[in-house]
Amino acid sequence: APVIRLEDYQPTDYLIDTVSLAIGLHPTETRVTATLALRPNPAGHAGASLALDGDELVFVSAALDGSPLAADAYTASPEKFVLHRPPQQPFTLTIETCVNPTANTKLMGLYRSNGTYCTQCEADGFRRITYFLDRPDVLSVYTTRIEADADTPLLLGNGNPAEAGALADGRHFAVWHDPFPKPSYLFAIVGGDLDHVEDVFTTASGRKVKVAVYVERGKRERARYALDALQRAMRWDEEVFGREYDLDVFNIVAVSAFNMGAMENKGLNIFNDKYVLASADTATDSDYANIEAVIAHEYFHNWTGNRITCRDWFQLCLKEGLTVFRDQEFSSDARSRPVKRIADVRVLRSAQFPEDAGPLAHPVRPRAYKEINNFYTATVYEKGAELIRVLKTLVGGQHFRRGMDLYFERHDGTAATIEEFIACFAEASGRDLSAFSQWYEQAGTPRLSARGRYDAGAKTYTLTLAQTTLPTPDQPEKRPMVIPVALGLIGESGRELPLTTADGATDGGVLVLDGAERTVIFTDVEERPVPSLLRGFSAPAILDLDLTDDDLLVLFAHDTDAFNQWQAAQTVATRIIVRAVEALHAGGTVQVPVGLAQALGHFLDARALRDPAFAAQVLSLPGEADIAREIGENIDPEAIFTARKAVRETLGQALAGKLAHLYGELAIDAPYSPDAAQAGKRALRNGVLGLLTAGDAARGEALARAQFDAATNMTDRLGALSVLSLVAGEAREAALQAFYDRYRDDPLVLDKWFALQASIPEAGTLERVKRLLSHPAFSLSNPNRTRALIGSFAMANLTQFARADGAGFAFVADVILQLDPANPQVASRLSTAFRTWKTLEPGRRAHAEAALRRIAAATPLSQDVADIVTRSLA
Ligand code: DPP
Ligand code: ZN
Repeated sequence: APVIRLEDYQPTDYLIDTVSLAIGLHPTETRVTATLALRPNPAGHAGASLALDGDELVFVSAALDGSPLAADAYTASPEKFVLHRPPQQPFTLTIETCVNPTANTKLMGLYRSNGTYCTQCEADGFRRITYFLDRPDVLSVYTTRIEADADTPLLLGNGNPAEAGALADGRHFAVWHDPFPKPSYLFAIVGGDLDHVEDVFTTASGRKVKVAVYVERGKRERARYALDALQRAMRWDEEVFGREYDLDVFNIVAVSAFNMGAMENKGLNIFNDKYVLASADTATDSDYANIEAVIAHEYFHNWTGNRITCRDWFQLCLKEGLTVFRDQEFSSDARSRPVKRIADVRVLRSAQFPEDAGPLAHPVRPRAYKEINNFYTATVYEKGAELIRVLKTLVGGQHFRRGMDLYFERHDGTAATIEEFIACFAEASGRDLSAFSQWYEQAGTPRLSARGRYDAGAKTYTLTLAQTTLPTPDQPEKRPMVIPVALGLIGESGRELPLTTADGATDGGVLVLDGAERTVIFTDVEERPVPSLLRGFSAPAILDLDLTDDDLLVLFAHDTDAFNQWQAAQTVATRIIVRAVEALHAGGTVQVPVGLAQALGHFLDARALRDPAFAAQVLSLPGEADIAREIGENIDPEAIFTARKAVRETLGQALAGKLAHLYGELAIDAPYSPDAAQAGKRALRNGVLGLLTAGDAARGEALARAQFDAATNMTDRLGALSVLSLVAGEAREAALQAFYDRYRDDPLVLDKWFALQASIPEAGTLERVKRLLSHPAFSLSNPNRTRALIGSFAMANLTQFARADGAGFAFVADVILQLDPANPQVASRLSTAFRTWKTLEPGRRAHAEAALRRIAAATPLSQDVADIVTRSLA
C-alpha cells in the first residue's frame, strides 16, 4: 500500500456543494442514487479529470446534468469512478450504485446489526455506499431520502426531518435535510424497528430540541441514563464553552455490532450499545461512568469535529484530543475531579505510554500513514487530550477560553489544521506557542528527572529539572519539549512551604521547563522540603525522582495535591514490587517494609469513609503492566505476577483488621444509584474485599460468596465474582455458572462473563478461552464479543498471553488470521496486543516474534493488519 504523507496535501480539483441521496433499503440489494452538485475548485488544477473514491461498489449507471454518460466519458470500477473530461463550470453528476448490507462484515459503510440497517463512515466508509471525494476537506449540504419496507418503520438521517410518507407496495420513505455543510465521514442513516426514549431540551437561547435515544425492542428502560447524560452534556457545553446545539433534533441510536465506541454523525450519533444501555442489574458503576463520558464525547464533537472538522486525517487529534479533553472536563465537573484525573492518567499510562515506547510509536499528529484506521490510537486521543491540558496550563484558564472562542468564531464551517488551532491561542494569549507546538510533532514520552539540594544554613533549596526522550521509529534525534511542571514544597512537618524565587520562576505554582535542563533556587525555605512535582500530572511525562521512600510517604501523608498524594503511594508500592521481582530473580524472598502498610493504615483511618472513591484509587496497587513498564526490559511476567501477589498478600494481612471493619462500614442500605458518592463506596468496598482476600483467601472467599449471593446490582455482583475468579476450585465454577444462568440472554453482560474468564491468571485459562470460542453465546462476528474474550486475554492477562511456551501468542495469532478476512479493523486492533513484545525476556520474545512473522506471511492479509505487524516487527 502507498504511504500517504502530510507534506503531499493538495486541495481537491473539484468541490461538491450539495449531495442528494436516494437510498432504497434492501437486505442484499440496496440501491443508492447520488446526485452531486460539483464545480471546479479555484484552488485545484483546472481541467483535471474527476476521480471519485469507491470501495467494493457495484456500479449501475451515471448521468451528467441529467443525460446518461457516453461509455468513453468515464471509467467505473469497484474502487474508482473517473469522469475523464468534467465541465469547467458547475455541473451535476448522478451515479447509481448497488450495495449489499447483509454481506458487509467489515462494519464499514452500510451494514446490518441484528437486522437494523446502520452506517459507519469514519474514516473512509462513505465510499462503500457511493462514489465520492471521500476526504474530510470536502464539505457538502446533504439531503437524504430513504425508502424501506414496512418491517423497517424507523428511518433516520442527518439533520432535520423534512418529509415522510407511504408508498405503493407497503413501502414508505423519509427525507432528512442537514443544512450544515459536512464531510462525508459524518454521513449516517439508520433503518429499523426500534424502541426509544425522548425528551425536549431547551437551549440557552430558548430553542427547543427533540432529543431521543433509540435501542432494540425491550431495552427502552435501559436508555434513560444515556438520555439524561446527553442533556447534562448539552447544558455543560453551553455553560463552560458557550456552545449551543444547532438542529431541531438530536438522535442517538444504539447498535450491537460496532467496530468502535461510538460515532458523532451530524445530528445522528450511532453508538455501540455498550455505551448506551444501563440498568442497576446489568451495568457496573464504571459502565455508567463510561456511558456518561462517551455520550458527552460524541455530543461535544458537534462543535469540535463537525462544525469545525479536520482538513485531512493527519489532523485527527484536532477533533479527538480536544474532544477527549472536553469529555474529561465534563466528567470531572460531574464527579470527583482528582479521582477522574487519576483514572485518566491510569488509562494514559497503561494504553499510551507503552505505545509511545514501542514500535508503533507515532507523533500526536503523524506525518505519514498507510492505513488511517490504525491511527485512532491512545496517542492521538489520550496524549492529544494531555496536550490541550498542557496548552491550558501554559496560557492560563482565561486565555484558554478566549482562544477557544476565537477558534469557534474563525473556523466555524471549515476543515482546519493544528496550526490554525494553535494560532488562536497564540493570538488570545499574546504568547509565542511555536515551542509548545513541537509536542504534536515528536513521538515518545519525555523522562523528567529532578534533583534537589537543601542548604539549611542559607535556607535555600536548589532544584534541577532535566529532560530526555528516547528515540522512536523514524525519529532518532529528540528535542526538549515545553513541560509545565506544577509543583509545591512540603516540609517534613507536613506543611506546604511558600515558593519564593528571585525571578518569580514559579509564579502560579508552575515551573516551565523548555530546555534540556533548568535549575531554580528557592529562598527562605524554613525546613528541609520534599518537592511535589508534576502536580495534577501537569504534563505527559515520566518522572524520575531522587526521593527516598520516606520522603514519598511524607507526600502521601501531607501533599495538598490529591493526584500527587495518590502518586506517592503508587511510587512506593511500585518500588517495593520491583525490588520483590529482583529478589525473586536472585532466589530470595519478598520483603515488604512495614512503612507502606502503616501509612496505608493511617490513610484508611483518616480518609476511607470521607472520600471512598479516592481511597479506592489509593488501595488499587500498580498493575502488572505498570510494573513491567517500570522494569522496561527483559520482562518475565510470571515473576512480576508472583511478586505483586506476595506484596498484596502481605498488605492484606497487615491491614486485615481495618479492612474487615471497613468492609462492614461501607455497605450501602439505600436503593442503588449510579451517582459518584455511592459508586465511590462500592469501588472501595470491592477494593477492600480484594485486598482482604489476598491476605486471607478462605475468609475473603466466604465474604465474596455472600456478597455475590446478596448483590442487588452489577457492581457488587461482578466485584464479588472477580474476587472469586482468582481462587481456583468448585466455588468459582459454581459462581460463574450461576452468573451465566442469570444473564444467558443478555449479550452485554455475557461479555463481562467472557472477559472475566479470559483474565484469570492461571495456566488453564488458554484452554478455557479456546473452549469458550465455541460457546453458543460467542461469535467472532460481533466486535464486543471478540474484544471481551480475545481482547481481554491478549490485553489484560499478561502471564497467560505471554506464556513461556508461546501458546498464548500462537492462539491470538490464529484468531487474528481467522478474523481478518471478515473484519480487518477489529483484527488489526487485536494485533496491537503485541506492541510491547520487544520488552520481553528472550524466550518469550522469540515466541512473540514467531507469531508476528506468521501473521505477516499470511495471504491474503488486510492492509490494516499488515500495517500493524510490519511496523511491530521493524
Ligand atoms: N470519531 C469517533 C470518536 O472518537 C471514533 N470514530 O468519537
Ligand atoms: Zn471522538
